[in-house]
Amino acid sequence: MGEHKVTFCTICEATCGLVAEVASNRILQLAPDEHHVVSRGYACAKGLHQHEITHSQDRIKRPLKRIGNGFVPISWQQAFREIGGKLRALMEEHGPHTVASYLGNPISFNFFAPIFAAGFSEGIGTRNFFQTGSQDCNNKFAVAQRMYGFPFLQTFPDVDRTRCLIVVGSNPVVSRMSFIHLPHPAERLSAIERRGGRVVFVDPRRHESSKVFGEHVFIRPDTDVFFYLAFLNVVLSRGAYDEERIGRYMRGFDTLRRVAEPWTPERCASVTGIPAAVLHDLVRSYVEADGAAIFCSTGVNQGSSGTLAFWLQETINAVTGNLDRLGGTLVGRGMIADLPRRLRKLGKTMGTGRSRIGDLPSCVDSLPAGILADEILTGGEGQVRALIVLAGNPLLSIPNGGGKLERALRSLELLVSIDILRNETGNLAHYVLPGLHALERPNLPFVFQSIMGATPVPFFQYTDAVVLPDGEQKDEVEILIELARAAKIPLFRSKAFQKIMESWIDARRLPGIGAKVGFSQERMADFVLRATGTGSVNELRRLPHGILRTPPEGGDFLGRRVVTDDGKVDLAPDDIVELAKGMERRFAWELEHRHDVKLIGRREPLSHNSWMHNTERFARAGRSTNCLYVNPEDARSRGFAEGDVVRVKTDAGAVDAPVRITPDMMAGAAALPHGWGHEAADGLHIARRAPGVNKNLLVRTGPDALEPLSGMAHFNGLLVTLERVSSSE
Ligand SMILES: Nc1nc2c(c(=O)[nH]1)N[C@H]1C(S)=C(S)[C@@H](COP(=O)(O)OP(=O)(O)OC[C@H]3O[C@@H](n4cnc5c(=O)[nH]c(N)nc54)[C@H](O)[C@@H]3O)O[C@H]1N2
Ligand SMILES: Nc1nc2c(c(=O)[nH]1)N[C@H]1C(S)=C(S)[C@@H](COP(=O)(O)OP(=O)(O)OC[C@H]3O[C@@H](n4cnc5c(=O)[nH]c(N)nc54)[C@H](O)[C@@H]3O)O[C@H]1N2
Ligand code: SF4
Ligand SMILES: [Mo]
Repeated sequence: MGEHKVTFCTICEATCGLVAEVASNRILQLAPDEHHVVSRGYACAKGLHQHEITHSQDRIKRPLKRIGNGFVPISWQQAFREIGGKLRALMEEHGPHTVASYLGNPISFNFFAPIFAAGFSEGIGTRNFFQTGSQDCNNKFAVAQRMYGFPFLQTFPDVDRTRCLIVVGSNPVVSRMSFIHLPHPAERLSAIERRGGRVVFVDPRRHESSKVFGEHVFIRPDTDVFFYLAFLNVVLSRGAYDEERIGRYMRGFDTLRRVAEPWTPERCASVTGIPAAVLHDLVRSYVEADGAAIFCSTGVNQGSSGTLAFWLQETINAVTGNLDRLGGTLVGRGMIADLPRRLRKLGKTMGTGRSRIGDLPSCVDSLPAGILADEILTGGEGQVRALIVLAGNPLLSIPNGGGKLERALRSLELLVSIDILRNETGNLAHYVLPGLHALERPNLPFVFQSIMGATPVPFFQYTDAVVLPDGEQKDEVEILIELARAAKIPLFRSKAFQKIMESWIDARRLPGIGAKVGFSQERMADFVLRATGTGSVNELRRLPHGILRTPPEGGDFLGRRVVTDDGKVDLAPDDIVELAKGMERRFAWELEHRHDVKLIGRREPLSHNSWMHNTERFARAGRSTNCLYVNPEDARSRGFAEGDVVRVKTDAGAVDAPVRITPDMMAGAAALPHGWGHEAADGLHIARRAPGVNKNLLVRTGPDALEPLSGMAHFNGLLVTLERVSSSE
């Protein structure tokens, strides 16, 4: 029997409370925290088995340096000296833009690391800062910046009060959605039906969520923008908008009206596959409900028109009077009062930089990762020669263009991976530096909750580290400070700040008091909590299951916290309206290709992007690869039988995967999960046994392949040809 420590999970946005049983610095078991103020005893299999990763035999415990085809352990001093020296030399010879960094998904859940990673790039003065946002959600940031004046002003559905929720391209039961804090989604969302409301999923796949609750409507992949146009068209033609509210709080309504005019549900049905009668019925439920919301996630974001689609969604919620009301959509308040207004004044996070390749805009201060391969491979002033990857696996997670990204990564003069494992990207690196597993560091809730306030039930929490690293692993913030010191880079361009951080780290060596006064995430958290009036580490420690904060009331966003120049919601931002003019051409293209198969993605319960395949629990589930899911009609017309190996081909590349035939797929849509392709991962002994194929080999890189306003990668709705290569017998 070990000691029990209360903590929370940071694998996904649900941030579920957990209780760890710990003995001799090992986690014996993780259980859901019954007393957590929001998750109340809910947690999923991934969260409850993550200690298999904390204590995995594949954890890297010392810095590694590549020598020939192998890796040898080196000291931290040597790693910092060599990497710092190389960075400095490259910057001096080629200028700051030659150094790029890529911030992966898991580290974004560490409160401080993303801030320091941004400070590292700012210190270098490089525009080449990449994050996962351009594979995930940058369309939402691009729209919020234009409509509400700041990217972090994100709406979320008031799920616990709404009477009608339309969910487009999200599978809450498996993924717990995104841009909303939603532990126990099945319980919370099915309650909408129990109180007499309606939940409707719009998705090319009849997914797990729609089998548990709600209704399901098939939509042809990557035609969401036409669904939203038709929806808005009907809302307007029914006169179901709130003129008084629009007049007082919004501008651009007439322009918006003109955009929606040509798109009747009858017309759009021919490309979306959603019958006009179904659409009319959906709009009727939505406008008649006492509080309704449309929500979308990666299914829409990763299409070719994510910015347009999300913009239309936001305008629908806004003009119908559902924005900023209980039961509709809300904009939360984070821990720092009035942050959007303050940051906007400072010109922060508004993305003014542009890429060298393709002249694409930056979004939330980062450039689209879909151009990384081209930035590396294209010679000239500003060519990327060094890349620092922090908790990411770009080789498997960003567009790879038939192996172009791999060629690019191999050609780098310096590739550093800071990770807990030596993943596929790390395998190509010159240095792999060992970071901490989430349960080895103190933490505050994810920035979307703590800073953006995307929490229907606002809460706050602090966790201490549950176990300590059992080797030389270092906190990622410390690694960044040390790399900056070695390369003579002042973090955030401030020599004073850099000096303070270095001295703080050095203070740990002071005899007697070092452990009490030196650098630690705990002390940083304490500082931030006090500075923002959120309490202190000690106060929050006394309330380990979290504290509830003031619940949202609605009616406090419009006219008050919208930070556009005139304080009004811009329903018709110029560049978005301009982009919408391309929809006639897109419509014609969709009609022309309406009989072709389109490829989409999906997420699976035990798999998390590319990094959960290395656990015995996953392997025990008997998986050896990712499968291609197709509808029986598509299988029959091509002569596929269950288990046949099928070649999936796009204009970028081809991969082979076994086929699974299921009526859950819409005819004309095929799904292949991402995050696989572990065949060369000799640092991941379990994942390697179930390699699968890297879906992103099918995805083109480069500016033409990306959504123009947000730089979002285009993963969903790729035209594919399917051809049998071998039969299952
Ligand atoms: N085709 C396709 N591609 C996609 C998607 C899709 O739907 N379809 N989804 C996209 C989305 S939404 C995302 S968010 C991205 C994810 O893209 P990435 O973040 O690049 O990929 P991950 O697989 O999450 O890799 C995370 C890495 O972080 C490491 N890690 C975990 N915890 C820690 C830690 O605490 N410290 C350190 N230092 N390392 C840690 C893991 O070992 C792993 O190697 O992928 C995107 N790619
Ligand atoms: N188990 C598990 N949970 C996860 C993750 C994971 O990898 N595994 N990843 C986490 C991360 S990083 C994120 S960002 C969130 C994402 O959370 P979600 O956005 O909810 O992600 P998915 O579960 O992939 O749901 C996307 C849905 O979009 C549908 N879809 C695909 N193409 C289209 C399209 O063109 N139109 C429409 N309307 N729908 C489409 C798919 O069929 C799928 O059901 O999940 C998080 N949670
Ligand atoms: S739902 Fe997300 S946060 Fe909750 S336990 Fe699972 S992975 Fe962790
Ligand atoms: Mo994501």
